[in-house]
Amino acid sequence: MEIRGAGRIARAAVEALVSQADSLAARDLPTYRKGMEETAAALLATRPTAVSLPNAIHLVLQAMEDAATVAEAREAVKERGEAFLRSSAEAVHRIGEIGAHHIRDGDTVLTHCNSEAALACILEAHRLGREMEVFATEVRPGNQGLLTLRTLSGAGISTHYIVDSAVRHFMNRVDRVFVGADAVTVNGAVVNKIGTSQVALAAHEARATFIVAAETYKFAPRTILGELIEIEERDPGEVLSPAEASSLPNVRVHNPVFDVTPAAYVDLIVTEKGAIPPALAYLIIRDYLGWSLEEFHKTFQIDHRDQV
Ligand code: RUB
Repeated sequence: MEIRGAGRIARAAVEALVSQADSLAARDLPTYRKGMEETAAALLATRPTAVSLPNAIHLVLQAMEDAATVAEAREAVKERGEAFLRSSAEAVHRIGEIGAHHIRDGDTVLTHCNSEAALACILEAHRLGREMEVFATEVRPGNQGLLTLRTLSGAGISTHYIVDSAVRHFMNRVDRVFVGADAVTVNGAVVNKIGTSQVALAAHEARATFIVAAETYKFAPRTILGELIEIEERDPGEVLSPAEASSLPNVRVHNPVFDVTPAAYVDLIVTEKGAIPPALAYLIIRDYLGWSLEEFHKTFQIDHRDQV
């Protein structure tokens, strides 16, 4: 929980892989590969929902495939990892440029949670001189909204801070909602911080435009075959202190930290390759993550007859 946001999580994992690639001692290539795969497995186990994590790890480890020696494998992982770190930072910048086009002078924007990509759009619009007001939610129970407030206030943007349950109350004043994503499925559903789907519902009802800012590596290839994104449940103690909970023996506390916003409530997904409607999510998975349906079946050795 020291590292927040799907983009930062992916970058931290890649930094760890690059550092391990350097320091891992192995006599031969199979031992080196196994050591790197164990490191990858440990990193993958840290967060189940942010698909940026497996996507980034997969991309970096794939670089070892053609290596003939330990030195070649080490170099390949370092090179691919550093390229990922650069392109990930550039993607946020580019998303900011594209997303800012969707904020007009005089707009009121609402954001939920603390998304680097969503904030990049708001910050860039502000830099371009657009007059705007921003509503930022508290984000119970982790209070990531405070991080968002610091960024917005630091940039000199006029910001209103509201509790999560006040979203619908204020939605009629909102023109655009900008949120980030931990994962985008093949059918354009968006997995993001708990409460995002309620924000989307309120936006839909009030006819405010709901925009998701997501790097292409937040799109989830395995959803092509119907795999669901796992929703992380965190410690119930974040919601109710153990002392309070122990005085309420018949109460069970739930703390899912992400939820799923159906594509029907999403107007636009801004990626570094351009803005798309949610219905085109498969194109991102195919064209930028390299997972065509055929390759997918080949990689996982799925026989079509098994699917009948
Ligand atoms: C963070 C969160 C963010 C997305 C996108 O949750 O839900 O909206 O990860 O962020 P947590 P970014 O704080 O629990 O990790 O655009 O920065 O990748």
